[in-house]
Amino acid sequence: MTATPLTLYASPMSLWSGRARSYLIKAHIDYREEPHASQHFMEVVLPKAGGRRGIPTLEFPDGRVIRDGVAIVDHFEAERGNPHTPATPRQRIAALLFDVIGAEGLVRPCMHYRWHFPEEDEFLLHHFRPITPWGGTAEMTGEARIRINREVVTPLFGAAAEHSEAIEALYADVVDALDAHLADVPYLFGGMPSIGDFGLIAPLYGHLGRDPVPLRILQTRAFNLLRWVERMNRPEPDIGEYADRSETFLADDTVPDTLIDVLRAFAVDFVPETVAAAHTINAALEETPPPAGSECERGYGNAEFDMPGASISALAQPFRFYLLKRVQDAVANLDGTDREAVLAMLDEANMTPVLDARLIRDIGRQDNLEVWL
Ligand SMILES: N[C@@H](CCC(=O)N[C@@H](CS)C(=O)NCC(=O)O)C(=O)O
Repeated sequence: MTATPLTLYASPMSLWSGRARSYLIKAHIDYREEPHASQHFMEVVLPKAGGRRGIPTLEFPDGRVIRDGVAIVDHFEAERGNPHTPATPRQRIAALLFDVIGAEGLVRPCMHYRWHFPEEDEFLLHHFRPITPWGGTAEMTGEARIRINREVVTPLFGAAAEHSEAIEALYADVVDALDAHLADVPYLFGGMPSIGDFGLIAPLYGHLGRDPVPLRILQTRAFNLLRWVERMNRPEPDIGEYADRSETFLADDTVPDTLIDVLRAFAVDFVPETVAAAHTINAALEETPPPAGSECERGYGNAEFDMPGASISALAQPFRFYLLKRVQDAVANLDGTDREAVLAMLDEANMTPVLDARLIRDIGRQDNLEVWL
């Protein structure tokens, strides 16, 4: 008799669902995916998910629920002995950093390519209709949420239409750097996916790897990157085209120069945004200190910063710092030559300033919600 599988509440087009789905696939964990819209989801799962209707959310056959893609990966990594978390210092820190970048660093191209191309409307409606919740109000229909995402959320996340050219140019640099790196290795750190790969597949699958307009970019200029997107969604290693087919991280804590180039391309807006968001959130925390244990909201004011060709104002989101603290703590735990090697790597990648971009309050998790400690 086969055991009842897990249920992954998700949507193919959802940004953050991509991380959890890819992890379950690569870990060979049996699951079934369905929209977060049924009566069962709304009445049974949602209350256990802290009342926050987000995807991905996972339900176990015994009724336990984990909301949030990071928490889902954390759960299985811990249970399985952290097979996808590199143990050596440079690879470990870089993987943790890619996890943050994946969660937060490509949101602008994701929003731009999804919401600024009317030829995608029918495609989007097709995907939004099934996630209209059971018993939902008029604002929750596919049509209404498309309007809200386009008119409110996209500019709120810093992807206002006037920044389109700048966003496309920077995204092209990131795509080219990733494509060059993946010409030599099938995953970020060699022959198996890391937590950094799982972070990065989030934006690169749901939005940038299957919405019609950005998919075309991968199909026409980034074949290695397109293959990585496919590979991350297949249970087998899917690395047949590479000469070295060992299913391990690269030996000797190697972080190839091509991966440093990728980090440098990301740093262009990730660094100024992170520094600006820390200031904005800290100012809000000082002005109105949230009680310990209270829910951490999605955003606290706007981060203002410059990137090539655009002055951006984007919602300052604490979740970035929940993940970044893992990088900062891991660096703080190093000493001697390990520490020197990691600091040199981050410096070469233009990422040093993010080590000091900290919030004055820590974030924890309680009852499936991020809370202020
Ligand atoms: N930090 C969460 C973010 C999840 C999230 O915001 N998901 C979006 C879709 S990609 C969502 O659920 N939005 C509300 C909704 O669709 O009802 C994670 O990484 O899982």
